[in-house]
Parts: sequence; structure tokens; C-alpha cells
Amino acid sequence: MTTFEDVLAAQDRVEPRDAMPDGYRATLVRQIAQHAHSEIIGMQPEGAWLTRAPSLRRQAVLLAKVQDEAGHGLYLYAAAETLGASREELLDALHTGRQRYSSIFNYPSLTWADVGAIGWLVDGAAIVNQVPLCRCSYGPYARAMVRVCKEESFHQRQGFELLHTLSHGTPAQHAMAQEAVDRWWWPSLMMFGPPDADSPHSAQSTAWGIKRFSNDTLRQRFIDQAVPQAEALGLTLPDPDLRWNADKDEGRGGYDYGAIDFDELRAVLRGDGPCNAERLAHRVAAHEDGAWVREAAAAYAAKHARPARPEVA
Ligand code: BYC
Repeated sequence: MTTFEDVLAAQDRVEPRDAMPDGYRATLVRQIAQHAHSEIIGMQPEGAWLTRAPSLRRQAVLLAKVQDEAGHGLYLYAAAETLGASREELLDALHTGRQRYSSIFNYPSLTWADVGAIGWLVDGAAIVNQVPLCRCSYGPYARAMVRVCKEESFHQRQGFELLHTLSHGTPAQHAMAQEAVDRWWWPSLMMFGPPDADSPHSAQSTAWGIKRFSNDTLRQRFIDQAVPQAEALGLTLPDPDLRWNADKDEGRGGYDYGAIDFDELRAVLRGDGPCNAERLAHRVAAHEDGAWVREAAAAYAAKHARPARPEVA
């Protein structure tokens, strides 16, 4: 009989009905739920600009992006359901603060350029984190990530294109793009989590094939991609210590970067970020306002329920 360990050793996928250790299941529910919550809370900073987009084209693009994020949340809640965690249970854990969502969404989106900075940096960081999750050991999570990553690539490109337009526009537009990048850069680096030495879950999640690369490895990969992209945008990154180091990564090279303020990340995770209370309150209110939709859907489903299939002898 194939065991859980055999599946991991063969780099195969663990599927919902396979035997798995309780800790593996709990870790996946924790991470997938946090990921799903991030997608739906993540609609808020950009959603705030939907009615203020500067043209019909920009508005249509942003609307499609924000809808995509809702879809990502749904794929991920569905993946968590395959592990026995119901949607209601997970939303309740979000609404009562028992489960987290990404720190990045506790920052405000103050100008139109923030829509570009979020697309370029936040979706860019999300892609670097999520591409390896396409090879995660749990089948439903890995498969959900394939589609999510394709869509995130569009999101990242639209953010880049938006910032490029602003950066090459009037001096005021250029300044707005630069100011947005200055605010989003460091919080984007915090999306990758605490440094490896302070990451309590990394060793076990790596052993289980959930994490393929460490927090610091992925953070470095993101920085190495972002620096030449910033140059192409005609914008600077707010870190005077960014410098190419040819010796890094066993001679493959990489950028040295300045100290990240992990006290700030810890504060945001404690609930003390600039928008924690606002984001959660908005989410809870939206859930309560939507009660009638859930009730109508349940009533419709009960009325149109298919009769149970007769037992086949
Ligand atoms: N924010 O041992 P560690 C998107 C927590 S949304 C909040 O390193 P792990 C998008 C961590 O949960 C993309 N919490 O943990 C949407 C743990 O707390 P607990 C969202 C963080 O799990 C809309 C503790 O700190 N992506 O793309 O091994 C618009 C210790 O950390 C954070 C995902 O969710 C953080 N930044 O690694 C635009 C990716 N960092 O549970 C874009 C999936 C750490 O012990 N998740 N924590 O209370 C992951 O890859 C991993 O969970 C992490 C953390 C790398 C984030």
C-alpha cells in the first residue's frame, strides 16, 4: 500500500481521500485559508478606486482584476473544503480574527498610482511566492495555483503598464508614481514572511513539500526581478543599500538590500497596521449585507434539489 511518505518521496500529489497526518492537514488549512482570505480582503485597496478610475478603459481593466481576485478566493476556499474545512467555518475564523490574511492589505491606497504599484509590486511578489506552490504536494492547492498564477501575470503587467504611463506622463504624474512605489516597496518585501531564522513553520512545511523555497530565497528572487523593472519604469526603489553583488547565491549574483523593518511586520500581524480595523469591519459588513443572497441561494437549492439516486444493486 502506498503511504503518505511514499507519495512525498516520489514527488507525487497527495489527494483529498489519501491518508495524511493531522498536522499536514491543519497546516494546509491554515495556509490555504490565509491565502483565500488575502484574495478577498485584497479586493478592498483597489476596489476603492473603481469609481475613480481616470478612463473607461482603466475602469474596465480594474473591474476585471478585482473580480479575478474574488475568483481566486473561491478556488482557494474550494481547495480548503477538500480538507474538511467548510466555507462558513473559515469565514467565521476570518471575521473573528482567528485566521490571518496577508499583511500587505493593511496599507491604504491613497492615490490612483497605488493601483499601479499594487499590480506591479504586490501581484509581482504574489507570483514569485505562488509559482512554486504550483508544485506543492497537495493536489487541489497546486492545481488552483496554476490558474491563479496565469491571472496574476496579467495583473502584474497591467500594474507595470499603468505605472509606466504615469512615469512617462507629466511631472506631477511621475511624482505620484514614484511616491506610490516608495510606500509599497517595503511592505511588499514583508509579504514573504519573517526571515528564515524566525519562521516557525518553514522547516515542517518544507519537509511536507508545501513550501519549496524559503521566505528569504523568494524575497531575494523578487528583489532581483524588481530592480531592472524599476529601471525600465524610470522609477527608483527607496533603498539606498540596493547594490549588485556578483558573489551572491554561489556566484550567480543578486542584489544586496537594506534592513527590512520586521518590527513593522510584527505590528501589522498583531493588528496594529494602518488599516487592520477598517479592512475587517468592511469585510464583516459586506458579509452581513450579503446574508439575503445566501438565504435565497439556499432556498433555491432546497426547492430544486435533485432527488437522491436510487441505490444500484
Ligand atoms: N502576512 O513561519 P512563517 C494576492 C504569518 S494575495 C500575514 O514564515 P508560513 C493578491 C504566518 O501565517 C496573496 N501573515 O509561516 C490579492 C504565521 O502565522 P501563524 C497572498 C504572515 O506559513 C488581491 C507566522 O507569520 N499569498 O496575491 O510558513 C490583490 C509565521 O510565519 C505573513 C499567500 O497567502 C504575511 N506577510 O509562511 C492583489 C501565499 N508572513 O499561522 C494580490 C500563501 C508570515 O503561525 N502563503 N505570516 O499564526 C504562504 O506562502 C506562506 O503562508 C507565507 C508564510 C510565506 C506567507
